[in-house]
Amino acid sequence: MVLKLYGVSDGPPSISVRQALTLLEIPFELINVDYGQGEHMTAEYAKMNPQKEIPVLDDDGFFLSESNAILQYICDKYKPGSDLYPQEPKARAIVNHRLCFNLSTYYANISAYTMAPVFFDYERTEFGLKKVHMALDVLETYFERSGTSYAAANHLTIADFPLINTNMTMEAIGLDFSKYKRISKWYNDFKKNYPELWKISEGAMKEVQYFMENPPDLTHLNHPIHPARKIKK
Ligand SMILES: N[C@@H](CCC(=O)N[C@@H](CS)C(=O)NCC(=O)O)C(=O)O
Repeated sequence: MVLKLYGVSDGPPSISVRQALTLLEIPFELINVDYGQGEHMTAEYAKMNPQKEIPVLDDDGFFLSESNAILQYICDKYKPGSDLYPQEPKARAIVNHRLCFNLSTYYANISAYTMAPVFFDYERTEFGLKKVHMALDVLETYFERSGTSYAAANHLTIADFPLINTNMTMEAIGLDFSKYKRISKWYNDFKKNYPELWKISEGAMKEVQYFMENPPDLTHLNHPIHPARKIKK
């Protein structure tokens, strides 16, 4: 049975998995989850992922969430020799480290500032911006210390996708990170060297920008965590 990926077209975790599947030429069926309709919040969806988060991979009834775990699994199971997820322990540890860093810090700090206020009633605060710059500083330091052209090696790995897509959310809202020279170079090199993969990020960026212009009314979701923005009608 062909792999099924339940994803959203503007979500960094979902598009990161799509980019890896695309580059590895692993056939998959993309099933769009309608976030605005709360399709991920149903009891049915919770059977696949009790976290009620997107994406989820369905490999013939084996359901896997957490995009990092999905990235690792598809490499291990379908392309074990690929450079995208090296086997050598130290090289692999760096990839795993960068994936964890993105999840715990880079995406966490940055998306709270870039993405959350696009969809929900959150303010962009000075403190939030400080956390963005803390995260950028750390990634810049990793690049400086490793001297590598990509996030975890001198070639693309699965760690690049989530980090690149975090950057995409900054570009989407016009947050200037050009003073982080190494980050900027890597981000621009990715666009230049992998135009087909960048297209996936760019599509998501355009959607985010559309929602910035046309703030969605998500009151009906009654989201258990995020406060809905009050839209003047
Ligand atoms: N840790 C998760 C994060 C996934 C995530 O936050 N996805 C968002 C969509 S981009 C989501 O499903 N959020 C649930 C919600 O806001 O209700 C991963 O990397 O897979």
